[in-house]
Amino acid sequence: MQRHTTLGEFIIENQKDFPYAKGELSALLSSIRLAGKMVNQEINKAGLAEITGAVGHENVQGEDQMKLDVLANDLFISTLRSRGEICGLGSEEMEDFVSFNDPIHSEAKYVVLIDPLDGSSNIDVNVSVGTIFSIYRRISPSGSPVQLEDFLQPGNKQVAAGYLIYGTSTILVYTTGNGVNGFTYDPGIGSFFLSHPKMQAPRDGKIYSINEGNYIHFPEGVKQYIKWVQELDEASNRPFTSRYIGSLVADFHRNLTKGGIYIYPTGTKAPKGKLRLLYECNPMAFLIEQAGGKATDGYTRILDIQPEELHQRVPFFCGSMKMVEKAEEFMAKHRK
Ligand code: AHM
Ligand code: MG
Repeated sequence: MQRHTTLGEFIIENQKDFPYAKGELSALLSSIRLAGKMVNQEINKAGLAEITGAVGHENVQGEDQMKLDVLANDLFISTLRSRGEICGLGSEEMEDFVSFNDPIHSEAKYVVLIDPLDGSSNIDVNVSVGTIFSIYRRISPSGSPVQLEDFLQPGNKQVAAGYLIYGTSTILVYTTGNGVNGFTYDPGIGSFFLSHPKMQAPRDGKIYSINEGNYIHFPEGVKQYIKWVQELDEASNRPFTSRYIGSLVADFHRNLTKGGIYIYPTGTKAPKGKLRLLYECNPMAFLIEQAGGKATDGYTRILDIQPEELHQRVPFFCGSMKMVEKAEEFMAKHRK
């Protein structure tokens, strides 16, 4: 008989990867799973429950905040606050991080950075969105309020990272630095089951994901790379295929599964890039590296960038190893 491993079982089984862990990380991943289920339920009924559309004001990033952005943010915060595993949380939806200071958090070792609902411009048109999360061990002394420095750690210090994709199925993909595994949600049973064990990004691919509407504003290296991917060359499977959903999680998930590259470079509208280092690029970079792929800002490994602010933006090149290396070649050649 086929054995169905639930996410809960998997987390507990793999706790032994951390010899000194006392189970807090496992409990934290379980809390994220629970909040993800709640968000999933809200998204599924979004068209019925009058929770589509914008709130009517912008978030700290100057972007229209959607009702579901706010709802997802509240659900993650309240779920994680009600348990004792983390002492603070930073989110795309909030200017400052929040510190959890109730007695149950006094010994908490971890902080979470989160994009509660990524790709939210896609909600109203029923296209896949996601949640991205990143977990660090705090560096300030436990028992005191969490500090900004706890969040401004380079991505190579992540303890775990992952995403939920609310797509044709809802899938949770995560890593604790020991490979990448994906779990598909069975809504009838209310559990996630291991469906994508030991995920590996194909070393090469032929899908490129970039918002070509911004083409004339791209750096020369990216323009030349795009020209190269569009050339006819049967030996290297070119021209490549363009696929851009506009939800990082969905574009990433497809490229991870099929092989591909996602690029959000600098541009006139986004002089530093659009995506945020701490809760979009770092977790995705950790995942793609764990799956055998690569993530850089065009020149530098994303996980080695020292963050300077909570909502810092960076250019993002992420996906199959050979594809990212090729794009980097063009970036290096046309570097000013
Ligand atoms: P969001 O977190 O506000 O949804 O913004 C991030 C999203 C990514 O999911 C997506 O890849 C990108 O922004 C799309 O941006 P654009 O519409 O400029 O191509
Ligand atoms: Mg986002």
